[in-house]
Amino acid sequence: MRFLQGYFVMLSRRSVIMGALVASASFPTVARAQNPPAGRTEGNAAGRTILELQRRNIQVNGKPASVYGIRQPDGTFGVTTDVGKPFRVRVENKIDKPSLIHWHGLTSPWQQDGVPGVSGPPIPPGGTADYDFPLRFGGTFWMHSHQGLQEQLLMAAPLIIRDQRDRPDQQEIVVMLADFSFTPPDQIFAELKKSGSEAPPVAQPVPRAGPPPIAKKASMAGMAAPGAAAKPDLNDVKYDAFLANDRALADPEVIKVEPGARVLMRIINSSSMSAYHIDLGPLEGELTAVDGFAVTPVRGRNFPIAVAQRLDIRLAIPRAPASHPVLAVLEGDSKQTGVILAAGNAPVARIPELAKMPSSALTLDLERRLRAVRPLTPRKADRVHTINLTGDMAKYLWSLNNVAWTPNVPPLPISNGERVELVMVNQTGMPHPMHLHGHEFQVVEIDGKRFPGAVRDTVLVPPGRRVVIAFDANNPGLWAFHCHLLYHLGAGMFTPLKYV
Ligand SMILES: [Cu+2]
Repeated sequence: MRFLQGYFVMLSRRSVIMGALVASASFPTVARAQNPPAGRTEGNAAGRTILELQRRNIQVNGKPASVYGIRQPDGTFGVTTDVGKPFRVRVENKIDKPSLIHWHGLTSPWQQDGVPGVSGPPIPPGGTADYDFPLRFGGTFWMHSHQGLQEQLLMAAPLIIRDQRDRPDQQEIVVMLADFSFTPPDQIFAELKKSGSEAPPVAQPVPRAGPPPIAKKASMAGMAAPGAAAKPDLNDVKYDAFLANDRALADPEVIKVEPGARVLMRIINSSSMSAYHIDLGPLEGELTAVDGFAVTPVRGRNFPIAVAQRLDIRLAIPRAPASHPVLAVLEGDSKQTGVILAAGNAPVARIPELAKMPSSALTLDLERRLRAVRPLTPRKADRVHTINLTGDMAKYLWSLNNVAWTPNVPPLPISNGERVELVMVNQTGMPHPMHLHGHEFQVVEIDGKRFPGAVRDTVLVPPGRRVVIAFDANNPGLWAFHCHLLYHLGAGMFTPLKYV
Protein backbone atom coordinates (compact mmCIF):
# COMPACT_ATOMS: atom_id res chain seq x y z
CA MET A 1 0.00 0.00 0.00
CA ARG A 2 2.99 2.29 0.33
CA PHE A 3 2.96 3.09 -3.36
CA LEU A 4 -0.74 3.85 -3.36
CA GLN A 5 -0.43 6.15 -0.39
CA GLY A 6 2.50 7.95 -2.01
CA TYR A 7 0.38 8.42 -5.10
CA PHE A 8 -2.38 10.07 -3.16
CA VAL A 9 -0.06 12.22 -1.11
CA MET A 10 1.18 13.63 -4.41
CA LEU A 11 -2.36 13.97 -5.62
CA SER A 12 -3.34 16.03 -2.64
CA ARG A 13 -0.30 18.29 -3.02
CA ARG A 14 -1.44 18.87 -6.54
CA SER A 15 -4.96 19.53 -5.22
CA VAL A 16 -3.66 22.56 -3.40
CA ILE A 17 -2.32 24.04 -6.62
CA MET A 18 -5.36 23.09 -8.64
CA GLY A 19 -7.63 24.29 -5.85
CA ALA A 20 -6.16 27.76 -6.20
CA LEU A 21 -6.90 27.68 -9.93
CA VAL A 22 -10.43 26.49 -9.29
CA ALA A 23 -11.04 29.33 -6.86
CA SER A 24 -10.15 31.92 -9.49
CA ALA A 25 -12.09 30.28 -12.32
CA SER A 26 -15.55 31.31 -13.44
CA PHE A 27 -17.13 28.17 -12.04
CA PRO A 28 -16.13 27.97 -8.38
CA THR A 29 -17.57 24.54 -7.88
CA VAL A 30 -16.25 23.10 -4.67
CA ALA A 31 -17.61 24.73 -1.57
CA ARG A 32 -14.48 25.47 0.39
CA ALA A 33 -16.20 25.56 3.76
CA GLN A 34 -14.72 22.55 5.55
CA ASN A 35 -17.30 20.49 7.43
CA PRO A 36 -20.09 23.03 7.34
CA PRO A 37 -22.65 22.65 10.12
CA ALA A 38 -25.64 20.49 9.26
CA GLY A 39 -28.26 22.29 7.25
CA ARG A 40 -25.93 25.03 6.17
CA THR A 41 -24.15 25.02 2.84
CA GLU A 42 -22.54 27.69 0.77
CA GLY A 43 -24.89 29.29 -1.71
CA ASN A 44 -28.44 28.31 -2.42
CA ALA A 45 -29.56 24.78 -3.23
CA ALA A 46 -32.81 26.00 -4.82
CA GLY A 47 -33.34 24.52 -8.26
CA ARG A 48 -30.48 22.09 -7.81
CA THR A 49 -30.72 18.34 -7.78
CA ILE A 50 -29.16 17.11 -4.56
CA LEU A 51 -26.95 14.05 -4.82
CA GLU A 52 -25.84 12.50 -1.55
CA LEU A 53 -22.73 10.37 -1.35
CA GLN A 54 -23.77 7.71 1.13
CA ARG A 55 -22.86 4.50 2.84
CA ARG A 56 -25.55 1.88 2.30
CA ASN A 57 -26.09 -1.82 2.85
CA ILE A 58 -26.91 -4.40 0.24
CA GLN A 59 -27.18 -8.19 0.31
CA VAL A 60 -24.82 -10.14 -1.92
CA ASN A 61 -25.34 -13.90 -2.06
CA GLY A 62 -27.26 -13.69 1.21
CA LYS A 63 -24.48 -11.83 3.02
CA PRO A 64 -24.67 -8.16 4.06
CA ALA A 65 -22.25 -5.80 2.38
CA SER A 66 -21.51 -2.16 3.18
CA VAL A 67 -21.04 -0.18 -0.02
CA TYR A 68 -21.35 3.39 -1.23
CA GLY A 69 -24.10 4.99 -3.29
CA ILE A 70 -25.00 8.23 -5.06
CA ARG A 71 -28.65 9.02 -4.39
CA GLN A 72 -31.09 11.89 -4.25
CA PRO A 73 -32.82 12.49 -0.91
CA ASP A 74 -35.87 10.56 -2.19
CA GLY A 75 -33.71 7.50 -2.84
CA THR A 76 -33.38 7.89 -6.63
CA PHE A 77 -30.00 6.66 -7.86
CA GLY A 78 -28.19 9.24 -9.98
CA VAL A 79 -29.92 11.70 -12.28
CA THR A 80 -32.35 11.56 -15.19
CA THR A 81 -32.70 14.86 -17.00
CA ASP A 82 -33.29 16.36 -20.44
CA VAL A 83 -30.91 17.68 -23.08
CA GLY A 84 -30.83 21.46 -23.23
CA LYS A 85 -31.46 21.82 -19.49
CA PRO A 86 -28.51 22.93 -17.38
CA PHE A 87 -26.88 20.25 -15.24
CA ARG A 88 -27.47 21.93 -11.88
CA VAL A 89 -26.43 19.58 -9.12
CA ARG A 90 -25.22 19.85 -5.56
CA VAL A 91 -23.14 16.93 -4.31
CA GLU A 92 -23.22 16.41 -0.55
CA ASN A 93 -20.48 14.23 0.83
CA LYS A 94 -22.07 12.18 3.60
CA ILE A 95 -19.34 9.56 3.90
CA ASP A 96 -16.39 9.77 6.24
CA LYS A 97 -13.80 10.10 3.48
CA PRO A 98 -13.04 12.79 0.88
CA SER A 99 -14.74 12.10 -2.44
CA LEU A 100 -15.33 13.64 -5.86
CA ILE A 101 -17.74 12.58 -8.59
CA HIS A 102 -16.89 12.47 -12.29
CA TRP A 103 -19.70 12.93 -14.83
CA HIS A 104 -18.55 10.22 -17.21
CA GLY A 105 -18.98 11.22 -20.86
CA LEU A 106 -20.19 14.77 -20.25
CA THR A 107 -18.31 17.80 -21.51
CA SER A 108 -18.42 20.10 -18.50
CA PRO A 109 -15.99 22.97 -17.94
CA TRP A 110 -12.79 21.28 -16.80
CA GLN A 111 -13.07 22.49 -13.18
CA GLN A 112 -16.34 20.54 -12.83
CA ASP A 113 -15.06 17.24 -14.25
CA GLY A 114 -14.54 15.62 -10.86
CA VAL A 115 -11.01 14.25 -11.03
CA PRO A 116 -9.27 14.92 -7.71
CA GLY A 117 -5.96 16.68 -8.19
CA VAL A 118 -6.73 17.53 -11.83
CA SER A 119 -10.14 19.21 -11.93
CA GLY A 120 -10.01 20.36 -8.33
CA PRO A 121 -9.75 19.15 -4.76
CA PRO A 122 -11.98 16.37 -3.40
CA ILE A 123 -15.01 17.26 -1.28
CA PRO A 124 -14.19 16.76 2.39
CA PRO A 125 -16.52 14.70 4.60
CA GLY A 126 -19.55 16.86 5.34
CA GLY A 127 -18.71 19.25 2.49
CA THR A 128 -20.62 20.01 -0.68
CA ALA A 129 -19.82 20.96 -4.26
CA ASP A 130 -22.06 22.69 -6.81
CA TYR A 131 -22.17 22.01 -10.52
CA ASP A 132 -23.84 24.02 -13.24
CA PHE A 133 -23.18 23.57 -16.94
CA PRO A 134 -25.19 23.11 -20.14
CA LEU A 135 -25.92 19.61 -21.47
CA ARG A 136 -24.88 19.65 -25.12
CA PHE A 137 -26.18 16.19 -25.99
CA GLY A 138 -28.38 13.42 -24.66
CA GLY A 139 -27.81 9.73 -24.08
CA THR A 140 -26.83 7.11 -21.53
CA PHE A 141 -24.07 8.35 -19.26
CA TRP A 142 -23.03 7.65 -15.70
CA MET A 143 -21.33 9.14 -12.70
CA HIS A 144 -18.74 7.66 -10.42
CA SER A 145 -16.20 8.58 -7.79
CA HIS A 146 -12.75 9.29 -9.19
CA GLN A 147 -11.31 9.32 -5.69
CA GLY A 148 -9.10 6.42 -4.66
CA LEU A 149 -10.77 3.02 -5.11
CA GLN A 150 -14.31 4.12 -4.12
CA GLU A 151 -15.70 3.00 -7.48
CA GLN A 152 -15.07 -0.61 -6.45
CA LEU A 153 -17.48 -0.05 -3.55
CA LEU A 154 -20.22 0.97 -6.00
CA MET A 155 -19.83 4.75 -5.71
CA ALA A 156 -21.53 5.06 -9.10
CA ALA A 157 -24.97 5.82 -10.54
CA PRO A 158 -26.77 6.33 -13.85
CA LEU A 159 -26.80 9.73 -15.54
CA ILE A 160 -29.50 9.64 -18.20
CA ILE A 161 -30.09 12.58 -20.52
CA ARG A 162 -33.27 12.23 -22.53
CA ASP A 163 -33.40 13.70 -26.04
CA GLN A 164 -35.41 13.50 -29.27
CA ARG A 165 -34.41 9.85 -29.69
CA ASP A 166 -36.55 8.87 -26.71
CA ARG A 167 -40.05 7.85 -27.64
CA PRO A 168 -43.09 8.00 -25.40
CA ASP A 169 -44.19 4.53 -26.55
CA GLN A 170 -41.02 2.90 -25.27
CA GLN A 171 -40.24 1.60 -21.79
CA GLU A 172 -36.78 2.48 -20.55
CA ILE A 173 -34.80 0.05 -18.44
CA VAL A 174 -31.45 1.01 -16.94
CA VAL A 175 -29.07 -1.80 -16.03
CA MET A 176 -25.91 -1.01 -14.07
CA LEU A 177 -23.36 -3.83 -14.16
CA ALA A 178 -20.81 -4.12 -11.36
CA ASP A 179 -18.18 -6.49 -10.08
CA PHE A 180 -18.25 -7.10 -6.35
CA SER A 181 -15.81 -8.45 -3.78
CA PHE A 182 -16.10 -8.84 -0.04
CA THR A 183 -12.35 -8.10 0.10
CA PRO A 184 -11.68 -4.38 0.68
CA PRO A 185 -10.42 -2.66 -2.49
CA ASP A 186 -7.09 -1.56 -0.99
CA GLN A 187 -6.43 -5.19 -0.09
CA ILE A 188 -7.35 -6.31 -3.62
CA PHE A 189 -4.87 -3.77 -4.99
CA ALA A 190 -2.15 -4.80 -2.53
CA GLU A 191 -2.59 -8.45 -3.48
CA LEU A 192 -2.47 -7.66 -7.19
CA LYS A 193 0.82 -5.88 -6.70
CA LYS A 194 2.18 -8.66 -4.51
CA SER A 195 1.29 -11.52 -6.82
CA GLY A 196 1.52 -9.63 -10.10
CA SER A 197 0.10 -11.40 -13.06
CA GLU A 198 0.73 -14.84 -14.41
CA ALA A 199 0.82 -13.53 -17.94
CA PRO A 200 3.89 -12.62 -19.96
CA PRO A 201 4.69 -8.91 -20.30
CA VAL A 202 3.92 -8.86 -24.01
CA ALA A 203 1.16 -10.61 -25.87
CA GLN A 204 2.46 -14.01 -26.89
CA PRO A 205 0.72 -17.30 -27.61
CA VAL A 206 1.67 -18.72 -24.24
CA PRO A 207 -0.93 -20.76 -22.40
CA ARG A 208 -2.00 -19.08 -19.21
CA ALA A 209 -1.76 -21.10 -16.04
CA GLY A 210 -4.91 -21.47 -14.01
CA PRO A 211 -8.48 -20.37 -14.61
CA PRO A 212 -10.30 -18.94 -16.36
CA PRO A 213 -9.92 -20.89 -19.57
CA ILE A 214 -10.78 -19.09 -22.76
CA ALA A 215 -13.05 -20.91 -25.16
CA LYS A 216 -10.97 -22.52 -27.87
CA LYS A 217 -13.27 -21.29 -30.57
CA ALA A 218 -12.92 -17.75 -29.29
CA SER A 219 -9.15 -17.69 -29.25
CA MET A 220 -9.12 -19.23 -32.74
CA ALA A 221 -11.36 -16.41 -33.88
CA GLY A 222 -8.97 -13.96 -32.29
CA MET A 223 -6.01 -15.59 -34.02
CA ALA A 224 -7.68 -15.37 -37.37
CA ALA A 225 -7.55 -11.58 -37.48
CA PRO A 226 -4.42 -10.08 -39.01
CA GLY A 227 -1.86 -9.05 -36.43
CA ALA A 228 -3.94 -10.47 -33.63
CA ALA A 229 -2.31 -11.29 -30.36
CA ALA A 230 -3.09 -14.57 -28.73
CA LYS A 231 -4.93 -15.18 -25.49
CA PRO A 232 -5.10 -11.98 -23.53
CA ASP A 233 -4.70 -11.90 -19.79
CA LEU A 234 -8.17 -11.34 -18.36
CA ASN A 235 -9.94 -10.98 -15.04
CA ASP A 236 -7.02 -10.63 -12.66
CA VAL A 237 -9.35 -9.96 -9.75
CA LYS A 238 -11.40 -12.96 -8.63
CA TYR A 239 -14.70 -11.38 -7.72
CA ASP A 240 -17.27 -12.81 -5.32
CA ALA A 241 -20.22 -11.70 -7.44
CA PHE A 242 -21.30 -9.86 -10.55
CA LEU A 243 -24.24 -7.55 -10.06
CA ALA A 244 -26.93 -6.06 -12.25
CA ASN A 245 -28.66 -3.20 -10.40
CA ASP A 246 -27.02 -4.41 -7.17
CA ARG A 247 -28.29 -7.98 -7.51
CA ALA A 248 -26.77 -11.29 -8.50
CA LEU A 249 -28.66 -13.90 -10.54
CA ALA A 250 -29.60 -15.90 -7.43
CA ASP A 251 -32.04 -13.06 -6.69
CA PRO A 252 -32.22 -10.96 -9.84
CA GLU A 253 -34.25 -7.85 -10.52
CA VAL A 254 -37.45 -8.88 -12.32
CA ILE A 255 -38.80 -6.02 -14.42
CA LYS A 256 -42.39 -6.00 -15.64
CA VAL A 257 -42.82 -5.27 -19.34
CA GLU A 258 -45.95 -5.39 -21.49
CA PRO A 259 -46.21 -8.23 -24.00
CA GLY A 260 -45.57 -6.63 -27.38
CA ALA A 261 -43.88 -3.61 -25.79
CA ARG A 262 -40.95 -1.68 -27.15
CA VAL A 263 -38.14 -1.49 -24.63
CA LEU A 264 -34.96 0.56 -24.55
CA MET A 265 -32.24 -1.10 -22.49
CA ARG A 266 -29.66 1.40 -21.25
CA ILE A 267 -26.82 -0.85 -20.17
CA ILE A 268 -24.01 0.77 -18.16
CA ASN A 269 -20.86 -1.16 -17.33
CA SER A 270 -19.89 0.41 -14.03
CA SER A 271 -17.60 -2.51 -13.16
CA SER A 272 -14.14 -1.69 -11.90
CA MET A 273 -12.35 -4.40 -13.88
CA SER A 274 -14.82 -6.58 -15.78
CA ALA A 275 -16.03 -6.65 -19.38
CA TYR A 276 -19.02 -8.65 -20.57
CA HIS A 277 -20.93 -10.01 -23.53
CA ILE A 278 -24.56 -8.87 -23.34
CA ASP A 279 -26.61 -11.97 -24.13
CA LEU A 280 -30.21 -11.34 -25.22
CA GLY A 281 -30.98 -15.05 -25.58
CA PRO A 282 -33.43 -15.69 -28.41
CA LEU A 283 -34.43 -12.01 -28.62
CA GLU A 284 -32.88 -9.94 -31.34
CA GLY A 285 -31.96 -6.43 -30.26
CA GLU A 286 -31.04 -3.30 -32.10
CA LEU A 287 -27.98 -1.45 -30.88
CA THR A 288 -28.75 2.23 -31.44
CA ALA A 289 -26.09 4.05 -29.41
CA VAL A 290 -22.72 3.47 -27.75
CA ASP A 291 -21.60 5.67 -24.85
CA GLY A 292 -24.72 7.77 -25.50
CA PHE A 293 -23.93 8.57 -29.14
CA ALA A 294 -26.12 7.27 -31.95
CA VAL A 295 -24.71 4.64 -34.31
CA THR A 296 -26.23 3.22 -37.46
CA PRO A 297 -28.36 0.48 -35.85
CA VAL A 298 -26.78 -2.95 -35.57
CA ARG A 299 -29.03 -5.96 -35.03
CA GLY A 300 -27.87 -8.87 -32.92
CA ARG A 301 -28.29 -11.10 -29.88
CA ASN A 302 -24.85 -10.57 -28.40
CA PHE A 303 -22.98 -7.32 -27.86
CA PRO A 304 -19.64 -6.69 -26.13
CA ILE A 305 -19.35 -4.04 -23.42
CA ALA A 306 -15.97 -3.00 -22.00
CA VAL A 307 -15.50 -1.30 -18.64
CA ALA A 308 -17.16 2.16 -18.48
CA GLN A 309 -18.94 1.75 -21.82
CA ARG A 310 -22.70 1.97 -22.37
CA LEU A 311 -24.99 0.26 -24.86
CA ASP A 312 -28.47 1.43 -25.84
CA ILE A 313 -30.32 -1.61 -27.13
CA ARG A 314 -33.90 -1.59 -28.40
CA LEU A 315 -35.95 -4.71 -27.91
CA ALA A 316 -39.35 -5.70 -29.25
CA ILE A 317 -40.95 -7.89 -26.58
CA PRO A 318 -42.91 -10.78 -28.14
CA ARG A 319 -46.68 -10.82 -27.64
CA ALA A 320 -46.79 -14.20 -25.95
CA PRO A 321 -46.37 -14.07 -22.16
CA ALA A 322 -42.80 -15.07 -21.32
CA SER A 323 -39.82 -14.04 -19.24
CA HIS A 324 -36.76 -12.78 -21.09
CA PRO A 325 -33.41 -12.76 -19.30
CA VAL A 326 -31.00 -10.03 -20.39
CA LEU A 327 -27.63 -11.38 -19.30
CA ALA A 328 -24.06 -10.14 -19.11
CA VAL A 329 -21.49 -12.93 -19.40
CA LEU A 330 -18.03 -12.14 -18.06
CA GLU A 331 -15.46 -12.13 -20.87
CA GLY A 332 -13.24 -15.20 -21.00
CA ASP A 333 -15.38 -16.87 -18.34
CA SER A 334 -18.81 -18.35 -17.81
CA LYS A 335 -19.89 -16.26 -14.82
CA GLN A 336 -22.91 -14.17 -15.59
CA THR A 337 -25.31 -11.64 -14.17
CA GLY A 338 -28.40 -9.88 -15.47
CA VAL A 339 -32.02 -8.89 -15.11
CA ILE A 340 -35.25 -10.64 -16.13
CA LEU A 341 -37.87 -8.92 -18.25
CA ALA A 342 -41.23 -10.46 -17.33
CA ALA A 343 -43.93 -10.03 -19.97
CA GLY A 344 -47.41 -11.09 -18.87
CA ASN A 345 -48.11 -13.85 -16.40
CA ALA A 346 -45.34 -16.24 -17.29
CA PRO A 347 -43.26 -18.12 -14.75
CA VAL A 348 -39.82 -16.59 -14.10
CA ALA A 349 -37.25 -19.32 -14.41
CA ARG A 350 -34.16 -19.36 -12.22
CA ILE A 351 -31.10 -18.47 -14.30
CA PRO A 352 -27.85 -20.18 -13.29
CA GLU A 353 -24.88 -17.99 -12.37
CA LEU A 354 -22.74 -19.88 -14.88
CA ALA A 355 -23.38 -19.77 -18.61
CA LYS A 356 -23.26 -23.07 -20.52
CA MET A 357 -19.97 -22.12 -22.17
CA PRO A 358 -17.16 -19.78 -21.24
CA SER A 359 -17.26 -16.68 -23.41
CA SER A 360 -14.47 -15.32 -25.57
CA ALA A 361 -12.33 -12.30 -24.85
CA LEU A 362 -13.80 -9.08 -26.21
CA THR A 363 -12.66 -8.25 -29.73
CA LEU A 364 -12.97 -5.18 -31.94
CA ASP A 365 -15.24 -7.00 -34.41
CA LEU A 366 -18.24 -4.88 -33.47
CA GLU A 367 -16.20 -1.67 -33.06
CA ARG A 368 -15.03 -2.03 -36.68
CA ARG A 369 -18.62 -2.25 -37.88
CA LEU A 370 -19.95 0.71 -35.91
CA ARG A 371 -20.65 3.92 -37.81
CA ALA A 372 -21.50 7.19 -36.09
CA VAL A 373 -24.80 8.76 -37.10
CA ARG A 374 -23.13 12.16 -36.60
CA PRO A 375 -19.43 11.70 -37.36
CA LEU A 376 -16.78 14.37 -36.93
CA THR A 377 -16.30 16.61 -39.97
CA PRO A 378 -13.53 14.93 -41.98
CA ARG A 379 -10.34 16.86 -41.36
CA LYS A 380 -6.63 16.26 -41.23
CA ALA A 381 -5.17 16.01 -37.76
CA ASP A 382 -3.33 19.11 -36.57
CA ARG A 383 -1.70 17.17 -33.78
CA VAL A 384 -1.03 13.49 -33.23
CA HIS A 385 0.06 11.93 -29.95
CA THR A 386 1.21 8.33 -29.93
CA ILE A 387 0.45 6.68 -26.63
CA ASN A 388 1.88 3.24 -26.03
CA LEU A 389 -0.08 1.30 -23.45
CA THR A 390 2.65 -0.22 -21.35
CA GLY A 391 3.05 -2.20 -18.18
CA ASP A 392 5.02 -4.48 -16.00
CA MET A 393 2.68 -7.33 -15.25
CA ALA A 394 4.95 -8.94 -12.68
CA LYS A 395 4.95 -5.84 -10.48
CA TYR A 396 1.43 -4.82 -11.49
CA LEU A 397 2.73 -1.48 -12.72
CA TRP A 398 0.74 0.09 -15.52
CA SER A 399 1.80 3.10 -17.53
CA LEU A 400 1.51 5.17 -20.70
CA ASN A 401 4.68 5.39 -22.80
CA ASN A 402 6.42 3.54 -19.95
CA VAL A 403 5.67 6.35 -17.50
CA ALA A 404 3.45 5.66 -14.49
CA TRP A 405 1.82 8.98 -13.83
CA THR A 406 2.83 11.28 -11.02
CA PRO A 407 2.05 15.02 -10.84
CA ASN A 408 5.61 15.65 -12.08
CA VAL A 409 4.79 14.08 -15.46
CA PRO A 410 4.20 16.86 -18.01
CA PRO A 411 0.71 16.78 -19.55
CA LEU A 412 0.28 16.08 -23.26
CA PRO A 413 -0.13 19.45 -24.99
CA ILE A 414 -3.08 20.25 -27.26
CA SER A 415 -4.47 23.59 -28.46
CA ASN A 416 -7.94 25.03 -28.77
CA GLY A 417 -9.35 24.57 -32.28
CA GLU A 418 -7.13 21.66 -33.23
CA ARG A 419 -8.21 18.29 -34.57
CA VAL A 420 -6.26 15.93 -32.35
CA GLU A 421 -5.60 12.24 -32.91
CA LEU A 422 -4.47 9.85 -30.21
CA VAL A 423 -2.75 6.72 -31.50
CA MET A 424 -2.98 4.01 -28.87
CA VAL A 425 -0.76 0.96 -29.24
CA ASN A 426 -1.26 -1.78 -26.68
CA GLN A 427 2.10 -3.35 -25.91
CA THR A 428 0.79 -5.37 -22.98
CA GLY A 429 -1.00 -8.69 -22.66
CA MET A 430 -4.14 -7.15 -21.17
CA PRO A 431 -6.97 -5.26 -22.84
CA HIS A 432 -7.31 -1.61 -21.74
CA PRO A 433 -10.54 0.41 -22.03
CA MET A 434 -9.21 3.93 -22.65
CA HIS A 435 -11.27 6.94 -21.61
CA LEU A 436 -10.86 10.60 -22.55
CA HIS A 437 -12.49 13.20 -20.33
CA GLY A 438 -14.30 16.32 -21.49
CA HIS A 439 -14.53 15.48 -25.20
CA GLU A 440 -16.43 12.99 -27.30
CA PHE A 441 -14.10 11.29 -29.78
CA GLN A 442 -14.50 9.23 -32.92
CA VAL A 443 -12.84 5.88 -33.54
CA VAL A 444 -11.11 6.47 -36.90
CA GLU A 445 -8.63 3.62 -37.29
CA ILE A 446 -8.05 0.07 -36.12
CA ASP A 447 -4.78 -1.67 -36.99
CA GLY A 448 -3.97 0.68 -39.87
CA LYS A 449 -7.44 0.67 -41.44
CA ARG A 450 -9.18 4.07 -41.49
CA PHE A 451 -12.97 4.19 -41.15
CA PRO A 452 -15.58 6.63 -39.78
CA GLY A 453 -16.38 4.67 -36.63
CA ALA A 454 -18.45 5.35 -33.55
CA VAL A 455 -18.39 8.60 -31.62
CA ARG A 456 -17.92 7.67 -27.97
CA ASP A 457 -15.91 8.31 -24.81
CA THR A 458 -14.34 4.94 -23.99
CA VAL A 459 -12.73 2.52 -26.44
CA LEU A 460 -11.22 -0.89 -25.87
CA VAL A 461 -7.65 -1.50 -27.03
CA PRO A 462 -7.02 -5.28 -26.88
CA PRO A 463 -3.49 -6.69 -26.57
CA GLY A 464 -1.31 -6.05 -29.61
CA ARG A 465 -3.87 -3.73 -31.22
CA ARG A 466 -3.56 -0.19 -32.48
CA VAL A 467 -6.60 2.05 -32.19
CA VAL A 468 -6.71 5.70 -33.30
CA ILE A 469 -9.26 8.19 -31.98
CA ALA A 470 -9.88 11.73 -33.20
CA PHE A 471 -11.47 14.65 -31.41
CA ASP A 472 -11.93 18.37 -31.73
CA ALA A 473 -10.09 20.29 -29.04
CA ASN A 474 -12.97 22.57 -28.09
CA ASN A 475 -13.05 22.50 -24.30
CA PRO A 476 -9.96 24.26 -22.91
CA GLY A 477 -8.54 23.11 -19.60
CA LEU A 478 -6.73 20.21 -18.04
CA TRP A 479 -8.25 16.82 -18.82
CA ALA A 480 -7.70 13.26 -17.77
CA PHE A 481 -6.96 10.45 -20.22
CA HIS A 482 -6.59 6.98 -18.73
CA CYS A 483 -7.27 3.28 -18.66
CA HIS A 484 -10.63 2.74 -16.96
CA LEU A 485 -9.61 -0.50 -15.25
CA LEU A 486 -9.60 0.80 -11.69
CA TYR A 487 -6.38 -0.85 -10.53
CA HIS A 488 -4.55 0.08 -13.74
CA LEU A 489 -5.61 3.68 -13.18
CA GLY A 490 -4.49 3.42 -9.56
CA ALA A 491 -1.11 2.12 -10.72
CA GLY A 492 -0.56 5.16 -12.97
CA MET A 493 -2.03 4.32 -16.39
CA PHE A 494 -3.07 7.93 -16.67
CA THR A 495 -1.98 11.22 -18.18
CA PRO A 496 -3.51 14.67 -18.33
CA LEU A 497 -4.00 16.57 -21.57
CA LYS A 498 -3.48 20.28 -21.27
CA TYR A 499 -4.54 23.09 -23.59
CA VAL A 500 -1.48 25.24 -24.27
CU1 LIG B 1 -5.56 -0.92 -18.29
